[in-house]
Order: sequence, then C-alpha cells, then structure tokens
Amino acid sequence: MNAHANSEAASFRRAYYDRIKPMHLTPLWEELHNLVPREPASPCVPALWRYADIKPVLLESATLITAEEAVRRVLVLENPGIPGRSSITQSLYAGLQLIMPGEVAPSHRHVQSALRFIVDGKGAYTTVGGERTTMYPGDFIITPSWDWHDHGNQGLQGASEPVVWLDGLDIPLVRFFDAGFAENDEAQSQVVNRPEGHSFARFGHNMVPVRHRHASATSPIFSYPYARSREALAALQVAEAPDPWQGWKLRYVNPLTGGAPMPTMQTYLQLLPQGFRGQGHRGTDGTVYSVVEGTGTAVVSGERFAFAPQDTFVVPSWATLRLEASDEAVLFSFSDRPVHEAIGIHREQFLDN
Ligand code: 1HN
Repeated sequence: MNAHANSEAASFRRAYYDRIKPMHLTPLWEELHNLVPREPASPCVPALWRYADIKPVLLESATLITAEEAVRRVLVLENPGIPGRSSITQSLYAGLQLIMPGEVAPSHRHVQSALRFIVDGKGAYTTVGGERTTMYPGDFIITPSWDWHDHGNQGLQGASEPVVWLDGLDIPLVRFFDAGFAENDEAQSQVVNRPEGHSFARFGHNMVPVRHRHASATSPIFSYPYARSREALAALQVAEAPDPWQGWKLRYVNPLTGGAPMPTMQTYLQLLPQGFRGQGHRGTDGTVYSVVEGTGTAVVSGERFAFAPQDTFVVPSWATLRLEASDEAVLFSFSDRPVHEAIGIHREQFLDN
C-alpha cells in the first residue's frame, strides 16, 4: 500500500472508532499489545524514601493535626510512576504513620488487611480484637481484615517518644475489586479484655491450643517480635552459607497453615553479610523494603539506591534487584505474592550474575 492509501485507511478507521464510541464500544486490535504484554511492563518505578529526609516533615505534621483529628496521621509513600493513587505498587499501599506521646488513633475496622513494621521509637501500642501489643523497632504487627484496631502512645516507664511505623495495606487491591467496607467504633479505644502476650502464648511457640478451630484467613499471631526473628537470622549466619541472591532470608508464616501471615501479603526478614554482592533476581510481585540495620545499595534495573537504616524502597514487578551490603544489613520486606500464587500467575527468576 502506498502512503496515501495508508493514511486513508487510518482515517476511515478513526471515523469508525468515533462512530462506535457513543455505543460504548472500542476496537480490541488497537489495544491488544497493551492488554496482553509479552512480559510485565509496570508503570511503577523503583524509588527510595530516606528516613533522614522524611522524619523532619513527618514530625512537622504533628504541629498541624492531631492523630485523633487525622484518624491516622500518615504520609503516604506514593510511587512516582502512578501519582495520585495512594499506591506504592499497583496493588499495595504504604505509608509512614506517626503517633506522638499521649495520642490515640481511634478504633475502627475495614476489610483491607494491614501490616505495621515499627521503624522508630518504642512504647506505642496497638490493640487488635481486644488484645494490646507494645511496639518495639523491628516488630512486625498484623491487623486482620475486619478486626477492630486502635493505636496509642503511653510510653514505657515514664519515658515517651514519638513512634513511627511503616503501614502496608492491600488498599489498591480491595479498590480494584470494589469490595471495601469500613466502620468506626463507638469508643475511641477498645476495651482490652485479654492480657498482652495471650495470642503469642497460644500460637507463637510452634504449638497450638488443642481445641482451637481455625476460622480466619489471617495468622492468629498478630505481633512477630523483632528480637525473635533477628535471633533466628543470627543463628543461620553461623550455621549455613548465605543464599547468593538473598543472603539469609526467612518468610513469616501463619503457624496454623505454614502459608503467608495474611491472605494478600507475604512478609520477609533477611540478613546480608558485610560486603555481600548479591546476584540479580526478579519476581512478578512488586515488593516494598524497610531497612532495619546496616547500609548498602539496592540496584534496581541497573539504577543504584544507597540505603541506610529506616529507609523504605520499592522494587516494581519484574524489575531486577541486586542487593549489596557495605556492612551487615537486615531488611524487612512485603509483597502481594500470596495473591499471585492463589491465582497461579507467580513467576520469578534467579539470574546467573
Ligand atoms: C488504617 O486503618 C491505618 O489502622 C493506617 O493504622 C493506614 C490507610 C488507609 C485506610 C486505613 C491504621 C490506613 C488505614
């Protein structure tokens, strides 16, 4: 076909598209390659948020609004590739939440599942389903779908400090399904009707009460203390060689199933030895990392992100990640992998270099 015939065909097509548009019809052949890409082509980009940059503005937010007024005083970590959507990946939400001494964040519940990873300060608590847990840096805490939850900061033995944690929620996923429900509690703070440590005593020691009947999709442990997880990594470090891609990496489990602690989010803790130069790997599950200890570099699709303790970074779906550690480093991470696995689409690759 010559150029004239080509442009004539294109204008006939355009006229046709315009004519069928009011009928709410669109031609698949114009979109097919975008709808079914050869491989994932996420609009999300890799990004790193330095805690040293964020802490001052997060603390400043406390001069503008109370936790009670805000309901949850959070700065949302928005993926620069998809601004305006309160999302760090297409399916996940992340934010840094601040609670000042003496403040409360009122009780509510929603179908979105939430995780907290404590980044800074100690002595705040969260109450989930009538049980309270005190937060310490590095603790991984769960709020199951539709459980009442409120937070507060009473301090420890008279000492109190601002407390900051990373929130991870499946908000974009629930929004995608248009399946969100939420309600506020009658009281600011729930009545605490069980002693602290009750659920950990029942489920946190590789033992389960004999007559427990498993009903929930979420782990019955709602706080996985850092001291315990870190101890496990330290023991692995002296007992076995690190994985060339990920160092010593453990996934948190629901003790009743061996599966992910939440139906939509899997969480991990990994230790990288000093001087580690990891090989590249990639997965379809976009992943959010929180740095607990040490410094190093995350090389994401060739772009270098220097990290330090308390920083957060995101690795989009199918982007290659290489981890380097200057000194011994510990990273917490979470992704939507359980959803990929549930629908049989998860893929990952471990590269030779
Ligand atoms: C929420 O309930 C919390 O409970 C944190 O701390 C962040 C973001 C959107 C919707 C609900 C919390 C949230 C949230």
